[in-house]
Amino acid sequence: MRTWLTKFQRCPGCWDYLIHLAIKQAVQELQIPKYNMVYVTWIGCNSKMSQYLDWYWSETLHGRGLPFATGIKLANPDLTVISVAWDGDSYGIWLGHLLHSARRNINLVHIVCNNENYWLTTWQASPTTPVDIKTKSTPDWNSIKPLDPIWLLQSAWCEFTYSLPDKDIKWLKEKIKEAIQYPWFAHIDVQQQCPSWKTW
Ligand SMILES: Cc1ncc(C[n+]2csc(CCOP(=O)(O)OP(=O)(O)O)c2C)c(N)n1
Ligand code: SF4
Ligand SMILES: [Mg+2]
Repeated sequence: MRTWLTKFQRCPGCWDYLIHLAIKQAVQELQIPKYNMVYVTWIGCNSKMSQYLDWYWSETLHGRGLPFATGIKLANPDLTVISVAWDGDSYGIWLGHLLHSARRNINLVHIVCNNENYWLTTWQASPTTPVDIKTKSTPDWNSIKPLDPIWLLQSAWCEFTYSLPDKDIKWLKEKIKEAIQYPWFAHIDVQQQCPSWKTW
């Protein structure tokens, strides 16, 4: 356990490994065999999390995780496919993939780690950055109203869409278990604390 936590690449003090732990425990508690699991990550600060488990996994391109996950599910519907993305790629640059995947309602679990900024490109405003916040791309203040992820998914007819804080790992784990058992497209937005960059 200690080795696993040490290996996990993240900023010092970040709680993101708990998101990964919640996913891992949810799968273990549902007793899904490893060979039935596929972990697809997009590109964000912790996209390497897919490499830390002995399931099938793929660290895909920025914003391209859902087409990849959809292909896996269509080719082998018996697999449990968990896609993990970030706010910049899922709600911003590649929003179209998210909305149309929700409309198609394929049986996938899609988790978005939402730190309300583009961190990997060093702290620009993202689609979920609140107004009045200073970032590198909004040096005075952000005047653009943020997207509401739940409203967004509901507008694409998604009936399983929740936003949860990363602090409560038990709640997150239970919601991920529900999402895995849900037979259609399931979306969970995780409100990341992001102690390095989220000053609001
Ligand atoms: C196709 C493509 N476009 C742009 C980039 C550059 N890029 C890398 S990460 C990133 C955004 C990161 O923000 P977010 O998705 O919120 O993840 P975070 O770093 O905040 O965890 C961008 C624009 C890229 N790698 N690939
Ligand atoms: S950028 Fe924020 S969410 Fe990402 S690893 Fe660092 S503290 Fe954690
Ligand atoms: Mg982000």
